[in-house]
Amino acid sequence: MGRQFFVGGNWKCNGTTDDVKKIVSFLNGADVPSEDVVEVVVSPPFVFLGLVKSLLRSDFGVAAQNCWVRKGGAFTGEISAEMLVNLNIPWVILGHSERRLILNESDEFVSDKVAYALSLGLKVIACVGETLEQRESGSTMAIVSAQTKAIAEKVSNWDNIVLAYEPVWAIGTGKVATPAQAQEVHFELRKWLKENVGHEVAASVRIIYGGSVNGANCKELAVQPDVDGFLVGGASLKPEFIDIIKSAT
Ligand code: G2H
Repeated sequence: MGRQFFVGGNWKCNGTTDDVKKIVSFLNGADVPSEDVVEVVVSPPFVFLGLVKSLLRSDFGVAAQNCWVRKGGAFTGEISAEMLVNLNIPWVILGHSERRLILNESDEFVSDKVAYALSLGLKVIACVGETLEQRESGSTMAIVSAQTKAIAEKVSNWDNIVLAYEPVWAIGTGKVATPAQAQEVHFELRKWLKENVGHEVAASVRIIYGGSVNGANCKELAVQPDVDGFLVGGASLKPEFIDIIKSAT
């Protein structure tokens, strides 16, 4: 069976209550392909999770943008995986480059988070990706495979993981990877999974692309054989997110 297309909307640190209601309103009114064709998950900031969950159509899922690495407790400002489970938030984004780079989250810390979130039954969008400097020095695959290896060392079941390849140089810059660039890394990542985790995991794990995806460039990316969907930032706040969802067909 083919891999179900996946489109995630990462709202990042944006929006007011009114903005959130407007976004949910265009999402709820949209005519999109059925759930067996595309899985849609939106990720508002923590403070809006409850509101979005209460208003959003039931065929779209909700994700948190992060969670704490272990059981909650005396960790001021953090949100635990247990809390997400308690609120029936099924998904969490982990290892986004904005957290790896700005907040110094290491490969090991990210992989601990992934393993802990999975152990509680959460589904994880795990992000990997290289910086411009790393790409230009020819170390793209070394970087993304090291990030993936750190996860593979702590995780045995990949059923609840979606791997998001997000080249840092393409994030929020308007400079999207070409379809060939995205396909090349997705292909190599799948090959890495095949050789290091197993054939079944490699064949079934969805590898999605993120970095300046919009309504105009999504179609040519979506038809690449190893691109199984998108993680969308800026464009997920706008009605063109619907066009990106429709690129699944
Ligand atoms: C990459 C992406 C969403 P944008 O961070 O995860 O953001 O589409 O704005 O580049």
